[in-house]
Amino acid sequence: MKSGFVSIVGRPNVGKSTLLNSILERKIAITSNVSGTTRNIIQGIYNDDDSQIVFIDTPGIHKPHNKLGTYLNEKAYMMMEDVDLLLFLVDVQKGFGKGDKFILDKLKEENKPIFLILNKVDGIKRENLLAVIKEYSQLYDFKEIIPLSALKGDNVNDLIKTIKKYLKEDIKYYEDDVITNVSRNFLIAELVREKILNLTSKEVPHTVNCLVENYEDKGNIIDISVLIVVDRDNLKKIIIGKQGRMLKEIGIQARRDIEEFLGKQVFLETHVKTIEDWRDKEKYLIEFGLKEMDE
Ligand SMILES: Nc1nc2c(ncn2[C@@H]2O[C@H](COP(=O)(O)OP(=O)(O)O)[C@@H](O)[C@H]2O)c(=O)[nH]1
Ligand SMILES: [Mg+2]
Repeated sequence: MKSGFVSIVGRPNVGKSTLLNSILERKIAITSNVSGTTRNIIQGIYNDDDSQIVFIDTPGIHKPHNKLGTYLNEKAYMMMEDVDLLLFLVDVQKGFGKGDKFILDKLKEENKPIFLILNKVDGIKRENLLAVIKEYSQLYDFKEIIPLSALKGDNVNDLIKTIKKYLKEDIKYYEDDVITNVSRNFLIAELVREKILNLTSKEVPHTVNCLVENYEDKGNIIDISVLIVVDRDNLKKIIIGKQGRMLKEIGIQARRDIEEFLGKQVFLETHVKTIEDWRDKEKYLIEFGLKEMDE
């Protein structure tokens, strides 16, 4: 049994969470084209006949503009330490930038094998790929350079095969039926947050938090109630939308994903509150893991 821990690191938006979902062939991490979508360390456990690979999806590393940014960077750095292998993801459609260089310099300090993953190759011409690989190979002595499309799933199998070559014979860390550290309610709340990010786009910053307030399995249907907490009144207006249309759409799309995840019919109720209306601000901060940041 080959096993080990592999961290997926890179700038925001390069496709880290998409890659994790693609490897596991199911959605455990939400994705969006807004940076800073992933706020938690999400583990996804890949199992096959002769291996177990624990993948760790990290928040994108970026120049922090606020406390949340600094906090997310710290979380990502932590996840570079106790792993066997680092996957450094870049977006070939964007090219290598300052942000990538900053991360690469950090990665080098770790003294671990680094794979360079050239993601989003679906958007570049095949004949240009060799030139791109050549250009990137000059940056560092990467153990492997693997072009793939996380979104389309192209070459993801090859990545797994190659990773296995670098893992040692080791124990199985998790039971076969454990696929993630993400809890059911957390993922449900995240799916609602994903729809908010995707439907309202840049208008809504990342101060939106979602929380499952009620989950009741009634046999043929599951009743779920999700609370959306925002920090300003005008955000509340944007999320609710004209005549409640936005919130309705958020609910429809989120329910679709939640039903797929639970494999059962769902009745989803959503409501929006500002932090001020929240019964207990302290509890809110703890609930969303923001307490440490606030100090
Ligand atoms: N064209 C293309 N888009 C991708 C690919 N992988 C991810 N994306 C898109 O890039 C955006 C950011 O993806 P996400 O996984 O949230 O990035 P993260 O911030 O690195 O976790 C989303 O809109 C994805 O759909 C890919 O292989 N090809
Ligand atoms: Mg992500």
